[in-house]
This record gives sequence, C-alpha cells and structure tokens, in this order.
Amino acid sequence: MELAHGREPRGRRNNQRQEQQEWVQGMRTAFLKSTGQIPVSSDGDLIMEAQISSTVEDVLATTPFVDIHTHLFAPAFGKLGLWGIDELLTYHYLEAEFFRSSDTTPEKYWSLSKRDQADAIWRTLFVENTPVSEATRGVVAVLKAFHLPTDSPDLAEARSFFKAQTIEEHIRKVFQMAGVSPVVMTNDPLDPEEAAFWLNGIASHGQFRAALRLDRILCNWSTHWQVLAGQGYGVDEQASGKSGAEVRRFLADWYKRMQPVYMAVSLPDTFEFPKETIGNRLLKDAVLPACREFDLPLSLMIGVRKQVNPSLRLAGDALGRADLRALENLCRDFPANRFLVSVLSRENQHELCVYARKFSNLMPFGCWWFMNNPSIVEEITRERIEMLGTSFIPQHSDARVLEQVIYKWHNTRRTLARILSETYRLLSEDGRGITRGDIERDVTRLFRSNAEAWMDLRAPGSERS
Ligand code: RAT
Ligand code: ZN
Repeated sequence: MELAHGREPRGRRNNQRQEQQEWVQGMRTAFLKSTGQIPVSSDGDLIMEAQISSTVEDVLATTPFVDIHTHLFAPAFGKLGLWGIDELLTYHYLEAEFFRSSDTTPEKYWSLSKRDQADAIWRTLFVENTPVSEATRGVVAVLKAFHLPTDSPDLAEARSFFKAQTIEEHIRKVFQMAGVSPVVMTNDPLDPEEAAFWLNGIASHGQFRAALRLDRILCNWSTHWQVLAGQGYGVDEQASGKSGAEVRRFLADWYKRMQPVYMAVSLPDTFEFPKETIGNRLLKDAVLPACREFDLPLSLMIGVRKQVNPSLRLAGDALGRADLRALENLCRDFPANRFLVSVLSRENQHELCVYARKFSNLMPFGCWWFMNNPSIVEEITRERIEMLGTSFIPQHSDARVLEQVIYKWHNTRRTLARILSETYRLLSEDGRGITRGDIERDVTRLFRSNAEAWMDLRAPGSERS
C-alpha cells in the first residue's frame, strides 16, 4: 500500500518501535545472561573466571619453550658465543639508541674497546637517562634476575659477577631461568670463523640445535661463489650450468655436518618470486629440492633493508614493507616444501596471517627485531590467535647474547598472559568452559609442539624413530 506523504500510520510506527526495543532488549538480555552463566561443558574441572589469569600465568611459567631462532652458540664454538655484561650492553639494539642520546660519533665509538663501549652505553642510557626502552629495560631485568644492582654508577659489580661464572653451568642456569629448551642457533657455513669449528667437528650439545643460514649464498652470490669454487664445488659467477646441482651438493655436505633443523635466509623488502635472479635460481634449483630431500622447513625472514646507515654497522639495518605475493607464489608452487615465515614490517603482518589461512605449508613465527616490542607483539599475537587459533609459533628470542633469553622470554610470557587470559575469558563468556588441561595444551602447542611438528628438535645422535 502506498503511504500518504511517505509516512507510516502512527499505530504501525509505534508497533515497529516497540518491536525494535524488544529486540534490542532481548539481545542485551541474552548477552547479559550468557556472561553470567556457567559455561556448559562435560568436563568437571572447569576453572572459574577469576582463576583464568593465574592459571594462564602458571602454565606459561611452567612450560619450557622452544626458541626457534637465536644467534647464540654452544660452548664448543668458544668466543663466537657472546655472554656477560659488556656484550649485553653493546647489543646493536642498544647501540642504535646510544647514538640518539650521545654526542659520541660512530667513528669514535667503534675505536673504543668493548669495555669502554659498554661503559659509554651504561652511562648514557642507564645513568644519564632512565632506561625505559624495551632493550634497556631488558638489561635491567637481567641484572635484577642475578640480584645485581640496577642503578649503579658503574659496572664493577656486574663485571665481577659474570667473570666468576663458568660457561656450561651458566648456560644451564640461564636457560632454566628463561624457561627455554632447546634453542636453535644461526649457523653460516660461509662464515670462515664458524666454518672452521664445524670442519674440525663439533660434538652435539643437549641444548643447542643448528640452523643452516643461506644469506651469503642466496643474497650475495657474487662475493661468495668463489669460496664454494675454492672448496671444489663446480660453480660459476652466473650460477649457470651445473652450479645449481653443485650448490645442492654443498648443502647436502653441510646438512651432514650440522644436522640443522631448518635452512634459513633473511630477505630484503624487495624480494620477488618468481623473478630471474641468481638467488631465485639457486633457491629453486638447490635450496628447495634440498629441503624436500632432507625434510627440512625453509625459514624466510622477509623485509630487511640492509645498511641504510652503514656507519652504525650491525645497528644500521632498517625495514621495508614487502610484497608478499612472492610468498604466495612459493607456498602454492612448492606444496611439498614447508615455509617458516617472519616478516619485519608491521604492515605485512595481517597479510601473513591471511596467507597462513590459505597455505598449511606456511607457519608464521615470531615478532621479529623491530616488531619485538610489547605493544606490537600484543597486536600481532592477538591478530594471529583471532585468525589462526593456535596454529602458529608466537615468538623466538633472536638473542645474540646468552642472558638476553631471560628478559626476552619473560616479556613474551608477560604479554602472552594478558592475551591468553582475555581470549579464554571471551571464550568462557561465549559458552565454552576452560580447563587447565585446555590451557596446557594450547601453550604447549604454541611454544613447543608446533615447532616439534615442523622440525626434528631431538639432539643429533639421540634415538630417532
Ligand atoms: O635481530 C637481530 O639481531 C637482527 O640483527 C638480525 O640478526 C636478524 O634477526 C637476522 O637473523 O637476520
Ligand atoms: Zn636473527
């Protein structure tokens, strides 16, 4: 019926308003009812909402985490393994901050001894300024963990404490304090210093696993192909002819030597695949087939812009947003390969989750480097849980200095406690009761069994089924 002046009769308007009010009322009532109700479950061990946080904290605190990417070394690698207060203070994350608060030029800083560098950073970032950044707070947390003064004008007491430690026992203590076991190293067969240890034979260590890092081969072939050629591999500058097969032979030899749990490469924000480059040819003809042959995942860390300020050395890298269609192409075109992926740009995080929903051979991992700050970790991890459930690996430490695992993993647990508690509270409000067993299963999956399902983390030489 056509309505006069486009208006409804008053009676009908009133009826509709009443219906709408009732609907809204009903909706709110249902919501309020559901929040007040005890969730339905066949399990008798449901935890009360008030106990969710403390149970989550307890499970996080008592579950040993696998640290799938670090730059730590087993004691057999001698001086390559960094530890102690001077190394903690000269971490490149802190060096970058130091140059913002000190007049010392990079040139002057690099001319100092490590001890003097550490003193300068301590004075600038910890004495003359309040150590509120993530990396400075980390040092404070490590000092506190060892009952060392956190506000001392100098480093004398800290230095004498670390000097008194013996490395094996110290590692055992540190990993226990951090709640990690095992940790995965980053092992570069083309680093002459490191390669020498491997070539002499390295006994396997219960707490350290290897990862075969490929940056020099895949991203810097022109300055490294001759090293392979010098070792008897038939490769050339253009990576032509049998080069692919020979790089594959090189990888097979290093696979035998290192027993790595994955292969890895860090890629620039400009990475494209497929595109005719030497790196991509070697990726396709050598690395991906080798990963399939040895049943290893390939870790892709995408988005670094190397040396935007070379005068800062290791602290001089930045990041850029990558085009993750390269990842889409890899995951789709190589379904028999598995890809562990971390992206450095905040803007790429959401796409990474979406791709993980499309490809089960893609495992997002970690909040890498510039992403490893509580506010961003929180954002990324919430998004991953919302989109992927527990089918991802939330974090790695990227520790370069042994004791860093203490604060990095403490911070991860603290942030995750908040996120998981809220997730379970919402789930409970939605009607699914939560047991301690659920929380244990989820935390174990996130921080252990996803990694265990993707890589063989047992010590080389131990019983393998
Ligand atoms: O986080 C870092 O310390 C970076 O310098 C890199 O090492 C990065 O994690 C990488 O593995 O390339
Ligand atoms: Zn790293």
